[in-house]
Amino acid sequence: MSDKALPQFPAETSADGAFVRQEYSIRDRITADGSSGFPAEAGRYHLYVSLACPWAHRSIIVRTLLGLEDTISMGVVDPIRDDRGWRFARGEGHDADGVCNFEFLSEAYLRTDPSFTGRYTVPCIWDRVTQRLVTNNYPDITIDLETQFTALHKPDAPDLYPAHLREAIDEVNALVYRDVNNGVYRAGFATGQAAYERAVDRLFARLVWLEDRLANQRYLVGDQLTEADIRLFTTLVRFDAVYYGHFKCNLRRLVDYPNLWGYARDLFQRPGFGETVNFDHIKRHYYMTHDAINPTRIVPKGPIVDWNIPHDRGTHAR
Ligand SMILES: N[C@@H](CCC(=O)N[C@@H](CS)C(=O)NCC(=O)O)C(=O)O
Repeated sequence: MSDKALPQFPAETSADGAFVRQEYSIRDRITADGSSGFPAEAGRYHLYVSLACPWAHRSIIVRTLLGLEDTISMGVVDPIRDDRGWRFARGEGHDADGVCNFEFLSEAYLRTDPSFTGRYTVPCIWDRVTQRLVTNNYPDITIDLETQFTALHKPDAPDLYPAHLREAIDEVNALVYRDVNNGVYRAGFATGQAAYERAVDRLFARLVWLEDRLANQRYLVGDQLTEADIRLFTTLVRFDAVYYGHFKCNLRRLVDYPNLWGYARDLFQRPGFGETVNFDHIKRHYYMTHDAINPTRIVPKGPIVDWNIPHDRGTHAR
């Protein structure tokens, strides 16, 4: 275990208080042909996630949709992170680390590289053969599950990153990442008024853009579910519960956008989505971990939102 103290405010900020996301640091790839040294094999890899984390949530959804649960095992950290980083809670009702019996996720990072000085983030993938982390780069993780593990997908698995849509998916992903996925963090972790307002304005302008786009089509790209939808979903599902209040993204709620709200429910109500959402972990993590934003660590009781209200997606033109 490391005793390296981590700042409670997991953000670096620029001179005007804008949140700057750190660079990724472990970036090996898993490949179908094994040319990277990490072949896609059943039973070899272990995915570490937090159910609170939107970046990790993408990999949980993709793993489920592709039927990779028996191929890639998964470990869930405790939602409350302190200055020692993510931890595997022990005792009844908790998930101990079933692979290396780590107490802290930092142990996986330091066993991979004893001189590692980055942040101990989820998601990350542990390799049982080489006894090290392969990657903590979340955009690569889902793409590799989709494109390199195809021989191990369940028979009717969807193609979430189809070759003919890749360019369009990448384009939408870049905008959604900048303004929405990372935009909520830029708003929430800003330490200056102007930087905060800039992030909020960009975020809500992009939500209007998405609302319009989803007026005439059921999915973000093409006429099928893709990686782009999964990336947007994990931010939308947290929006009213944590980003609206805790991160001050409060011009409007998700439920105020008819198309986005219907779209989010359409996804939530499918296998692989709603069952992977844990609002208890989400709310406790955000409200109890960022002491600079919520020093009392009080977790709000609301909002009351019914994610199971029927939606009309797929019934009209879209
Ligand atoms: N690894 C990515 C994103 C993943 C990420 O930020 N995960 C968060 C949870 S949502 C985390 O594990 N944070 C731990 C920390 O910063 O100490 C990055 O560096 O931007």
